[in-house]
Amino acid sequence: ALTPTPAHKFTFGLWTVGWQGRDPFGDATRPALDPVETVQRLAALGAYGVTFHDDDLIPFGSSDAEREQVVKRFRAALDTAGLKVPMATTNLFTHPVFKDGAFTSNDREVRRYALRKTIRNIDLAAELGATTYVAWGGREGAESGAAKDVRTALDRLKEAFDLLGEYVESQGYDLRFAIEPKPNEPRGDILLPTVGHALAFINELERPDRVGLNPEVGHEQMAGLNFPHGIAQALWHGKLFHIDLNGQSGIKYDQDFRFGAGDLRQAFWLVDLLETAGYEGPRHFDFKPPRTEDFDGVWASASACMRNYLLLAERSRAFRADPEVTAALAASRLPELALPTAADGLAGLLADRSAFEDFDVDAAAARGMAFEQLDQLALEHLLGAR
Ligand code: 3MF
Ligand code: MG
Ligand code: MG
Ligand code: MG
Repeated sequence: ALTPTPAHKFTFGLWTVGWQGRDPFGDATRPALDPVETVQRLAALGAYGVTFHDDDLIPFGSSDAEREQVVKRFRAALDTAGLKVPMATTNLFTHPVFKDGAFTSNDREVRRYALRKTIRNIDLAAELGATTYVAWGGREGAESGAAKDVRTALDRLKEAFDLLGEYVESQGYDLRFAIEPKPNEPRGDILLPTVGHALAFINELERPDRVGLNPEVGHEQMAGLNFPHGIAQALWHGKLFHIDLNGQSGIKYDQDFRFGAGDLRQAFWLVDLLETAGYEGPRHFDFKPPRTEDFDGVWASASACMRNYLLLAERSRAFRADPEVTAALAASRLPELALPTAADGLAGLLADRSAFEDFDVDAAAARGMAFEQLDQLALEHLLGAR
């Protein structure tokens, strides 16, 4: 059960294991990885699929002929390895032309170019069988107040998603968009900074059903938020289209640790949620093997992402199967939370003297919730003590 297989639906971005270790303070510590080698290595490790930004696969500025060659070679490698491409995305942040963003750049020509670059890669995504197209607003944001009229920028962002949705529909592609929120980095502030902001934005679009979320563990945690809570709400809205799994230690720069590193307790509750809530999408790792690592370290880190997920799933199953946990959940009145508050309707509630006039407030206030015993059981399962 701890050996990854394609049935587990583990996927990795080309840019994750392929990260060369360039950061704002230091040069690359590893050479570039050939995407074909990545495909072979990931398949050997038991992954289900691979994802990419257009420029991860086809170097920016390639001619049409070069592009065709690269795609042909990549597709052959996928077929041989049996790897899928469930998701693709666009790089709208590396080239200097995107320094003020893409869909919301103040420069209209840049906005039109960004849309065309995206549409070009949507065609490739559909061709390779992807059903999710991720949009991370990498540089949609600002460092200073007057530089961005946020309300107008949101108009432009809506315009972009409406146009992209129209394009996908006109082509008859089976493709949905997943917005990836992030609070900051590389911009001082990024538009749609959290799951909640993005959920609200989607409701203003022409085709809200075609747009959902790709939340990333570290991005919400950079804002100090509880990631499993955000995922639960995304699920509740039917908007968890995809997910970026990684590790982060609190409110810091975007650490992109391997999954399971960083906040282990949130990782446990996240896996518990995904495995019990019926999420059927890919378990996608968006992490960066630290720049201290050579390629052995890179593949060890990738393997560990999957192994940690499976270990946590095993811990979650043990927790849910423990009769003491069932009793503790009942003592904490979780089954009671599942009961409607007023199945008797508003009239019943208003007529019920026991709900107010005769309600013993002091007795209710004195009842303990027994959450500490419940949480200790979870911790002991997580630690392998039970
Ligand atoms: C940045 C990210 C991105 C997105 C990607 C879309 C480079 O913090 O997380 O990775 O995930 O652009 O999938
Ligand atoms: Mg990220
Ligand atoms: Mg990150
Ligand atoms: Mg990400």
